[in-house]
Amino acid sequence: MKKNILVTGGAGFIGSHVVRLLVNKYPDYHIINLDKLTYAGNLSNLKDIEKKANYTFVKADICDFDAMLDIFQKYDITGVIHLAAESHVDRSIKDPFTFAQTNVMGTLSLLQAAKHYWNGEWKDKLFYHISTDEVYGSLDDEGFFVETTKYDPHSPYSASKAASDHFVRAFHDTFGMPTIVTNCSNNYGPFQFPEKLIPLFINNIRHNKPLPMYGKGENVRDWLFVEDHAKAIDIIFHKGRIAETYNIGGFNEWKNIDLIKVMIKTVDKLLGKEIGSSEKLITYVTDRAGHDLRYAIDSSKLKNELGWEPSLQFEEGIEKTVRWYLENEDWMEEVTSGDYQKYYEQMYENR
Ligand code: NAD
Ligand code: TDX
Repeated sequence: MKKNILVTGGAGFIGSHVVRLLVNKYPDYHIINLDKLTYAGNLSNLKDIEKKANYTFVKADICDFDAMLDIFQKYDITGVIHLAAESHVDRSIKDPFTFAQTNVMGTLSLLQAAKHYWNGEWKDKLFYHISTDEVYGSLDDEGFFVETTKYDPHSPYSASKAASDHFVRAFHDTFGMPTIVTNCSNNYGPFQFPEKLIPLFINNIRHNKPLPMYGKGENVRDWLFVEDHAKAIDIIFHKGRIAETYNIGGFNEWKNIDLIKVMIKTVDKLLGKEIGSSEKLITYVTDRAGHDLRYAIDSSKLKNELGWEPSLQFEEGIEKTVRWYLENEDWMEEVTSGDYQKYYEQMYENR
């Protein structure tokens, strides 16, 4: 059966890796990339595959229910991989409405369109929702998030993602829609918008700008190379069990300050600077409000059921990532033109 897969948010960071993987790996599928192209969406993330016969880009807003229905009909959508979202915690603190609108109402609009178009014929259909470990809240020094950990979101971003997860599961339980939800830890790699820690700091080191470290730099995140996330999504889309949740993570925890020191060494080495000299750029600033202390994912269910494991060691992944940003200055300049400078000044002026 021919698969017509709707990937939402495919012009963003993770979405572009998912689209690239699917377009290259499955020439018999039709991959429809639906994206509103907000500040975070960039079609140059997909230049290498944009002319492939099995790829179509559609500019649309997931909140526009009529447009979603048209797209389901026009392309006879059989599966959805839903990544479109507002994704930056700091922005959600400044503007929670946009997060509720896109992440909650947008997800609901897509679910309704899928329900309407599939009309109870669920065979070979799947609505796969991509979520985050942040819905589980914050851990102390010990323990891991498992799939049954109680939701306890603390930021407007994670609250909006939690709400969207609940809607997806409700559409399975109420209407019988085949759904899967995955909750992943922090991703890093090429094409990430430089508001997020790793690309922001690489860019600032390159330009000798301060590195704004929130609080004491003691918060812990579990980092996964983005291509490993895309591979997990491919496996789960094809082999995951309906109505299940899978956690995806790297078993790769780093305190922010330790991560940044490794990154600084790598950037200094590749830029030919004295190794470690950019540590002087680290500047401790006011902490993020509601800053979760620690995230750590137990992804053993995914490993045991579907055989997925991260393929890349962190040191290798971070070197690959730093090299990519240093070699792709044009990309960085393109995405930081627009409103980025204004955003940066507003976000960091009073910290
Ligand atoms: P991103 O911000 O880089 O990309 C989001 C994409 O969604 C952009 O292309 C944007 O244009 C598009 N978009 C936003 N609003 C839209 C709308 N109303 N209609 C259509 N398109 C819209 O985000 P990302 O980091 O690639 O994250 C993708 C997904 O993965 C999100 O759902 C996020 O919650 C989840 N996630 C991200 C991470 C991470 O570390 N980045 C970790 C776990 C889960
Ligand atoms: O300037 C900064 N200084 C700083 O100390 C920034 C931008 C971040 N930080 C800290 C905050 C976090 O402890 O670094 C850590 C990582 O921050 P982000 O890159 O903003 O990621 P995080 O808030 O952990 O959320 C990310 O992972 C889970 C993604 O943005 C989410 O979309 C995903 O769901």
